[in-house]
Amino acid sequence: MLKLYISPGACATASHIALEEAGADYQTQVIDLKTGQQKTPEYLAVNPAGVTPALETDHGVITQNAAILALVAQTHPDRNLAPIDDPYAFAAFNAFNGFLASSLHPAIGRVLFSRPPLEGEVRDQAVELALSKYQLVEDHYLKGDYVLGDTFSLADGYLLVFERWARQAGLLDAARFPRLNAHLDRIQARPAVQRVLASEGLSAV
Ligand SMILES: N[C@@H](CCC(=O)N[C@@H](CS)C(=O)NCC(=O)O)C(=O)O
Repeated sequence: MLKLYISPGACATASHIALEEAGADYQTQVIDLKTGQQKTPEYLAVNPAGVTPALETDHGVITQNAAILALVAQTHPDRNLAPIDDPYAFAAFNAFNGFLASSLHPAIGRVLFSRPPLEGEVRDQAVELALSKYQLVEDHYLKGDYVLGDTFSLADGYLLVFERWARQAGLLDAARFPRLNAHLDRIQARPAVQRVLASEGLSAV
């Protein structure tokens, strides 16, 4: 059986949503980031990078949300979770997920999780940089009701994580980001997403 290491509300929720949307046979194990469980020898033996998510499979451990989403979509082709049969559309799916992993996540993560917390002008600059990444999604990358246009894909569950963080921090301004706000509401309403949130002890934001 697949085993996904998660930290409730963290980016691993994207991979959790993927497995739930796929109807996969899986279990989860919570890694408590606040107490540093991700740096224990037990977890470092699973993922030497000491971060979640990590997915244990019969073929070894897969890390990185973007890779896990692509794997889940490809191993559950009947669920239509990504355009796996169209190399160019699948590249667009992977490009968006790569943008989240390499650009948006680090930018908003710096604002929210820097220790000690950022203050003053440094924080203002970090917030503006992060919001410029959300603006790219609002203006260019969100192609319709869903990231890829008319059809849900696992990229939507990944984007939801960062929309939730921004809304919880009061940064997802309704006037500046109307499409992201509508997208978050749309994805949070999905039954599989509601099951994941409930199982992580979270509510819709
Ligand atoms: N790009 C990676 C990011 C993984 C990551 O940074 N995870 C965070 C939670 S959102 C984490 O485990 N942080 C713990 C730490 O840095 O100690 C992915 O998508 O899997």
